[in-house]
Amino acid sequence: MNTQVTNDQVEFYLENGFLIIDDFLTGSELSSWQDAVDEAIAQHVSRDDTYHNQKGGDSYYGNVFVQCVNLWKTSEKVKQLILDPQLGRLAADLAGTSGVRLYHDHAMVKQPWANPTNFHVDNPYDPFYSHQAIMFWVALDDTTVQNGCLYFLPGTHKTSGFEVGGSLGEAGIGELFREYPEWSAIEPCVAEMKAGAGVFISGMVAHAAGPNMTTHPRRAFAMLFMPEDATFNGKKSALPDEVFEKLKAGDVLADDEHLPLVFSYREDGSLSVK
Ligand SMILES: O=C(O)CCC(=O)C(=O)O
Ligand SMILES: [Fe+2]
Repeated sequence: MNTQVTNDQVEFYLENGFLIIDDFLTGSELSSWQDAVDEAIAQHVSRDDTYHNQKGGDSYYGNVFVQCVNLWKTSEKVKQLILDPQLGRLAADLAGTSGVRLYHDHAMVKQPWANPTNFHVDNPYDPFYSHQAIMFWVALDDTTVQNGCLYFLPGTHKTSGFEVGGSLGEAGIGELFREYPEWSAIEPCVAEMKAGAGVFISGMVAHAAGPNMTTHPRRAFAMLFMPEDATFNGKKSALPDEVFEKLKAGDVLADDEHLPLVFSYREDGSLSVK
């Protein structure tokens, strides 16, 4: 797992709101991630108690991707792979925060003929508002223009707000531009990625993914990190019931069981807890 970045890469993230790490996983690491995520998805789907949107159904959004949330909670293998302090340190360094907790993970499988993932901004949907929200999205298959690679609107993290995130529903790929007409002149960056590459995505940057026009699924697995001092904004979002019920707006989101601290410089000035 390559978690070293250069100063130029950090600069790129700050300027554009995303950063692709081409050689994140080696070949054998990629196999471990693919196997762990595939196995965890299979268990998740068979248990039928998932967060939402696992079965597709008839709706437009239901056919954007099959999404399974918090695989780390049911798969020891996934947990070992993603609660990695080196990854957490890199997320914290890029986000410019002293430490990060895992808000949730999610696998997103774009099935053949899946709808595009409309342009949207992530953080307006989160249970905390922060310019330091950061996600790491790992391609488990080669992602291409044909099968639903990501697209970014570079620099939009600098002007986006917490109120409007766009929607993944049937209003269409460009619904977000009604709220941000000035963004419609920004040429999207097409982010085709090899399997095993990963991309850090600011919670404030506009992004999208294309439809899958191939006969094979496009698998991706993502981790959403929040700064360790993030405070609850009153939205349940993907928080577990037992966490949500104890919270009031303004509380620090610091539940060690459900929102594990992946990395903090505060603990002892070096690599931190799992
Ligand atoms: O994988 C995709 O299609 C979109 C991913 C995304 O937007 C997200 O995880 O926030
Ligand atoms: Fe997103």
